Amino acid sequence: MIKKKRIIFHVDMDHFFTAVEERERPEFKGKPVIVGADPKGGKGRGVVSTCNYEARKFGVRSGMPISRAWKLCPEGIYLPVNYRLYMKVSREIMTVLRKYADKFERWGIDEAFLDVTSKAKDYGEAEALARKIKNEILEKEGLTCSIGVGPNKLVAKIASDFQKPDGLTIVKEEAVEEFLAPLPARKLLWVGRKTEQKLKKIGIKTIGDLANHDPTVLAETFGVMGTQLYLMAHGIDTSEVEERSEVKSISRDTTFEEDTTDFQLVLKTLDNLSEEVHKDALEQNLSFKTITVKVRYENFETHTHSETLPFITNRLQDLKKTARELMHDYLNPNRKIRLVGVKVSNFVSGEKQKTLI
Ligand code: TTP
Ligand code: MG
Repeated sequence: MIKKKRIIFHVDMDHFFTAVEERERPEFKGKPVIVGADPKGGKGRGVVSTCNYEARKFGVRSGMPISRAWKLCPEGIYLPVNYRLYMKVSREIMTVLRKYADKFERWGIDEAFLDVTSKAKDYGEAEALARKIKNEILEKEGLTCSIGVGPNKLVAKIASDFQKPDGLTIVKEEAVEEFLAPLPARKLLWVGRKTEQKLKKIGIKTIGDLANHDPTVLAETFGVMGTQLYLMAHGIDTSEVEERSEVKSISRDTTFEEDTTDFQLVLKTLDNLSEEVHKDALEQNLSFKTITVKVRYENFETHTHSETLPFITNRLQDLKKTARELMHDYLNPNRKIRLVGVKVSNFVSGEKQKTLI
């Protein structure tokens, strides 16, 4: 049986956290706005969650130390992270998006995949539908998004990032390879920094380089991922848009005021983070199986360590105990710790979950 050609959208909100803040406070419009840790006049030690496009002109980026952001853009408006508000807006946006999709998959707080195959018979209709969605989100929420349209999730995801903000990029099946070829290989979803370095070593910079490489050599170098990379470079992705629990993980992290080897402090902080994460999970009626801790040493070397429990839990004591155990190996009196984090994932939702989004 020949499978019907699909049309997939990937929707990604523009500078999400700061866009919500700007909507609440219109006087911020046109000014550089940064959401994240308190910069404390350049001495703050956390990171930037996100910033608006005005701040990006100064070189500020997500994940950057807030002290560096302050150096680059001292005149910026710095705001704390208001998760509750962003989650609420996120749920409202997902409600709008979901009704346009045959199949819907939330992907992070501000992104979603929509399979619209039955709603758009060709790419002309798909374009009209994408514009309708953009308009509705703008009217209802006062926010802009960027949409990528393509024959599969991979292409749609890369396309939504192609023209931002307020973008709409349509890549028809026959144009896929041409569209992907000039883009850097890291745009492929699973290519992290390490893989990117490895690829560069064998002369691969762009997706086109990867597509033209010998697939056998790729498989020898990268194992199963090599074959996957080769297929992705040709724009091949058969994964379905799948409805799933709308939250993939809940996490919190803290950067210490000073790098520390005070393990009591580290473990106390870990407990506090576990409590916050647990509270969020309870509010969303989520039970979890996997617990992850993150540690960053003073030289920024960062490690994560996970454990998947043999049972599903929503109990604080399980979370605290496991997080402490996982952290144990990282407590080295010769290594100062800069940051710790706790994450829960692998959720199973309760009944209430269904009404969340
Ligand atoms: P993104 O969609 O990656 O970024 P963005 O929406 O801010 O900007 P863009 O216009 O480029 O899409 O992430 C969505 C939100 O997730 C972002 O607003 C803040 C949060 N976030 C973090 O807290 N830390 C991070 O390192 C990143 C990348 C995002
Ligand atoms: Mg976004």
